[in-house]
Amino acid sequence: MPDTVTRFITCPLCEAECGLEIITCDKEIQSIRGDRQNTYSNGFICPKALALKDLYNDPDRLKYPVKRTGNEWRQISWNQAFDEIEQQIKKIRGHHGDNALATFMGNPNVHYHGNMLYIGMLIKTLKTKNRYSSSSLDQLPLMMCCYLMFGHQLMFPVPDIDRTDFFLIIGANPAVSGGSIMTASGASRRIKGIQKRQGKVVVVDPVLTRTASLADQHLFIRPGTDVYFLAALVNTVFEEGLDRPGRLGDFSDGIEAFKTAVQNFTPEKAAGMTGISAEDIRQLARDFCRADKAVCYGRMGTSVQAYGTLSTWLILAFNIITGKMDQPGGFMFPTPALDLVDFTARANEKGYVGRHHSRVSKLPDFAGEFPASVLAEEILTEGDGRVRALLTVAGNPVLGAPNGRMMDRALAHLDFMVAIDWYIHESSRHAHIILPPTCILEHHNFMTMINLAGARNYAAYSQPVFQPQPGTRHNWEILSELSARFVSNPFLRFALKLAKPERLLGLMLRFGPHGSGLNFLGSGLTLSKVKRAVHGIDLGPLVPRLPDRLFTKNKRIDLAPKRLTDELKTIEDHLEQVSVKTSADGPDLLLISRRNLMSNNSWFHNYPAMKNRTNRCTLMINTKDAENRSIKSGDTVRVTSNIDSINIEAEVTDRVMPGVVSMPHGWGHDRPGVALRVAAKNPGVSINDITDNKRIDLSGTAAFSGLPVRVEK
Ligand SMILES: Nc1nc2c(c(=O)[nH]1)N[C@H]1C(S)=C(S)[C@@H](COP(=O)(O)OP(=O)(O)OC[C@H]3O[C@@H](n4cnc5c(=O)[nH]c(N)nc54)[C@H](O)[C@@H]3O)O[C@H]1N2
Ligand SMILES: Nc1nc2c(c(=O)[nH]1)N[C@H]1C(S)=C(S)[C@@H](COP(=O)(O)OP(=O)(O)OC[C@H]3O[C@@H](n4cnc5c(=O)[nH]c(N)nc54)[C@H](O)[C@@H]3O)O[C@H]1N2
Ligand code: SF4
Ligand SMILES: [Mo]
Repeated sequence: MPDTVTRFITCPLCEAECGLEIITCDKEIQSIRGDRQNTYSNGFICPKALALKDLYNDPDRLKYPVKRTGNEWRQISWNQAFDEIEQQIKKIRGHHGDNALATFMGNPNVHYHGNMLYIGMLIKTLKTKNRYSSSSLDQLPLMMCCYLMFGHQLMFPVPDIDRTDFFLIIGANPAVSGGSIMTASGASRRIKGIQKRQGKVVVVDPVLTRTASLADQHLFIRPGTDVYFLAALVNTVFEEGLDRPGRLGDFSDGIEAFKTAVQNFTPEKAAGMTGISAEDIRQLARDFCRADKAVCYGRMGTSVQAYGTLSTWLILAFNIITGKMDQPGGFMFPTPALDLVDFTARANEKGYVGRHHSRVSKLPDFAGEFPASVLAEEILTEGDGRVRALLTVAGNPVLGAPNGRMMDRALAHLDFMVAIDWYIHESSRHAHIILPPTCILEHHNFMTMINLAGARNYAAYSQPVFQPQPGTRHNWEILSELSARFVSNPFLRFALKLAKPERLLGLMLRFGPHGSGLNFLGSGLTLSKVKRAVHGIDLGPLVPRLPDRLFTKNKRIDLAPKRLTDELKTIEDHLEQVSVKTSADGPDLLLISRRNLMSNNSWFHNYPAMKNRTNRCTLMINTKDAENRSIKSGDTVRVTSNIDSINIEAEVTDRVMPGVVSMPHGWGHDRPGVALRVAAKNPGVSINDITDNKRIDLSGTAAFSGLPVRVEK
């Protein structure tokens, strides 16, 4: 008799964290569907979840450690792998100091509680100052603003999407991305829900995206100019006396300084920069203020650009001065079951700026991490303190970081590299040893993102769908063993052996905001309760948390951190200089990135289920710009930046605004030595082969968006 089993898990592929129903028969996946009984996702899934089957069955996915000699890879035992890693790293550190080893933590780490709980420990034991992660390719501006304004880098406000009547979305595409720093599975359905309640959705984006097509109003904005647009929105609020911070006014400092900072940013001046008319800016400010429940939210588009931190700050401050922060239907702070904000605050890890500076470019760190944009130069620039060894965990910086060709050269230049990853890909092909963890379907998981950024408070736990294959190791086991190899204190080493993610998780839930703490008879949340609730546990809508939740010393919000008002001052005179550039104005177009429903950063092109007509690596270019260059859809065009050139297929469309071109990131799988057989057949090109590692914002985040490029047939 075949053994058919139905399991319910949370999809960990993106931040939406949808409930899945997976039916298996023996070792085969029969079906993957949305879990209709899941209170959070109500049966919603996207096509990416189907790729879990391809991931599980992928013959290219590594299961045991491999070692490279020249271009040859061979399987080795776990013991040999850990021994060699220990020896090599100790040798390099012995000769060149602890900082000769760098670490790069990639995006998927945030999706697994095992990684979240063990990475901090590993980093502490490795004692290197050379730490890097995908944060500085992504949400670091928000972390910096949350730290400067609320006193904690992880105190992310989340749009209360299910109760708002006015959703202003700037530079985010939740209908495709699933929503980011806003865990709200089925974002399109929730957006339509706003309209059903007679609410309004406005999208500000250089592209008529899937989200923009759903909106009541879409405004094209010239990439990289959000700071002027947002400052003009705030300027209007003050000019027209619409500022009503309400309750938040009682514990916010710097309102006057903030008002002064934006006083020259008039809508008329911003119109020239952004391409959005002064009247549209004013009307939008009025509509937003008039709405009872409104929220203004920005993501990648407002983050990874030259003024990412300023734009992010203005978004937060705009919500505060209009009384939309910490209110139902506005921008709210979760009360998470696993309260990483509180736990890290207790460990005094709330954030800091500039305790150390990078060796070559002298850039400040944030919370102990340097910008990923400087990793390559730290490896390639000779001298004392050069990075000679690298450990990557779930990351592919050759495709994800700016100036990928330089990163590629840098990784090839390392004395020693270890990758914890499933694949021999563009970055890990330079590793000397790769340690692959078990597959997603083989391990337990407690969804972590909802806990930081849930649009509702919610908890869920996933049991493995399949037993791990013999002799394989989970992410946390690899991280724990590596830590143990570098801990000198025998007591700590013993403690590491005892620590299990389930134990830590159980404690964190018990002592979290929904647990009963020391009252062992209490009815609060426990790990066993979460485990029993296979469809998840709803912990209610978001509730006001301020001022209690503030981590600033004086328990007040800083609306006008000096670092930010100073930078805003430096760009004031731009307003007089530039007027909106259209295709007719010059040879340069501005390059931005896009995501596709069938993609997941750099690692989904090896899954046959993700092949689709729409999931292609093309350069979207506006009809006018294409005509000016005699370019037709399907032509191969050359795109040249100040860094390098790539060739790519053109896709002529009026969905991008004139003067702008867009391409996806995460492609470019044709580098020699990459062992991704399906991806190799349709490799695409990497946008980051031409992005500029010197373009960073105030926080050190890569300014991917708005890169000037020349496009020729
Ligand atoms: N299918 C899919 N889902 C994903 C991912 C994926 O690769 N594929 N990746 C996941 C990850 S790691 C993340 S961080 C999230 C990101 O989640 P989102 O931020 O929602 O997704 P993006 O598609 O990057 O949206 C950014 C939008 O900003 C616009 N934009 C670009 N430059 C500018 C600008 O200067 N100003 C303004 N206003 N807009 C601009 C782009 O046109 C784009 O529509 O998605 C996650 N979900
Ligand atoms: N131009 C441009 N560049 C961008 C972006 C953009 O919009 N435009 N987006 C940026 C953003 S938002 C991000 S987050 C980064 C993403 O860039 P990275 O952080 O480098 O992450 P991914 O590309 O998602 O690669 C993740 C790797 O982790 C592996 N992996 C998956 N799950 C696991 C696991 O459980 N354990 C281990 N050990 N490995 C695992 C996968 O095989 C894959 O190789 O790219 C950034 N780069
Ligand atoms: S939206 Fe994200 S979490 Fe939901 S099914 Fe798709 S990939 Fe998984
Ligand atoms: Mo990301």
